[in-house]
Amino acid sequence: MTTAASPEPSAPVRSDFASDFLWGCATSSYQIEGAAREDGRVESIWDRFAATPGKVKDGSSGAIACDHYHRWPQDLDIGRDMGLNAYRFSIAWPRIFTGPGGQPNQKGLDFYSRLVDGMLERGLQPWATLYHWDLPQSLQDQGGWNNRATVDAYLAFVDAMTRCLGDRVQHWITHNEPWCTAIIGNFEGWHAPGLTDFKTALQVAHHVLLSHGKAVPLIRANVADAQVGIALSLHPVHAASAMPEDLAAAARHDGLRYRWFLDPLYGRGYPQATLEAIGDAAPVVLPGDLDAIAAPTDFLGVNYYFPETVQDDPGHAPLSARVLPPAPGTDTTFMGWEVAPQGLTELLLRIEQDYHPGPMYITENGSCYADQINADGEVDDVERRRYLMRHLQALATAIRAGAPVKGYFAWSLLDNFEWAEGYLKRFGLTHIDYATQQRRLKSSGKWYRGFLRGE
Ligand code: IFM
Repeated sequence: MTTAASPEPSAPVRSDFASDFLWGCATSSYQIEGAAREDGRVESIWDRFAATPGKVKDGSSGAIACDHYHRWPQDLDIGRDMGLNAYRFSIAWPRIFTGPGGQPNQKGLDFYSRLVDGMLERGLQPWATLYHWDLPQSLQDQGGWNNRATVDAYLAFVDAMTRCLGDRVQHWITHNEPWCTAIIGNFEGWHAPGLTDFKTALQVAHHVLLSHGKAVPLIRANVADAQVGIALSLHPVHAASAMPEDLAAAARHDGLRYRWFLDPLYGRGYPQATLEAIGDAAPVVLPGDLDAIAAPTDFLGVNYYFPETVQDDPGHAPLSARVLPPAPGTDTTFMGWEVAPQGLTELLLRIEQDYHPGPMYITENGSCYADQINADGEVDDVERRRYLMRHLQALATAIRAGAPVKGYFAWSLLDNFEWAEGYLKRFGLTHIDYATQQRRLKSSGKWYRGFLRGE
């Protein structure tokens, strides 16, 4: 990790960016809301997964989390006081569809309606994510995203939400990080639903992409002047060496990690080399699916955390390519992720060159450190502040070099339930004391506030 002796980066200033640039923070429903059994909410795959011994490191769940379901006015105040002009949140599907074939749950709709009104009252442009991993368990019991019928269930959910909020929410993100939904949840198995089958994972990825593509015209039909996109988790991919074997392994990994999602979204279908490499694991693709997936969007959401270095590793599933941990001595966060702001510049310029996706937004970027409350009652998270400053500089560099990025959402407004890591890992600009639910702005959050206010 960085030491306190690391040099302070020169501070970026807000005027390095366009005056209409969007500045936000992001969160997601399961990670912050809590109130898992309130107002008709039903079980999600994360409730089930977290209740399974050994799946979440500290044995915790999102049942209470940051209690945002009750404390949202205070949380939105934090965002407003920080000087944000946008806020990215997600909608818990299990609050809305609470039984098979049922009508949307009015109490769930009312909650998000109040939340959006609260954002607008505070000058925060609402950015709604429709799926950030909390699938109703009842749908998983019927196969989850591996079952094509889940696409229709998702569209019913999207229809309900966009009818309910479409008069006030213009910006819609269909899915957060389909790679994680598909590959981590259904092949690597350390996220819900915890499956470990590669073919299932690729079918899940296909259905998620299909549901995205089919949602785009539906959202446009329900929302005047809708702005619709998807948020992908992307990494620059580097070969571990210049050896042909490592170069080929990096290309295989990149084919799945980057091109498998971006190629079909931008009308190129699934990459041929990856289709050949995966053989029988290829998903069932019906006529018309690829056209649906390629529905034109208004923006691309890019979630960036770290680059990946890949080595040839014959037999290592699924593609004989292994992502290496950072070399000893590398600057890493408490997640063990490399701190590489230049990777953000590299990634954005590559996407622009490869796809010309139109406006891009950084829909997530942030860092985890082992925060401590000091004797003055402050969380002086020097490393997170430095991470944020350096990534904003890298973003400004990318924009100057031609990447059309129009906004930035820091992950995250609050410390929260970090999935399989439970509450052991903190990403917030605001510290949460989970025993008391006290909110405390960290040094990083104060720096962001000063940056946004031009102080
Ligand atoms: O907390 C997650 C978020 O839910 C999705 N993107 C990465 C974050 C940090 O791991």
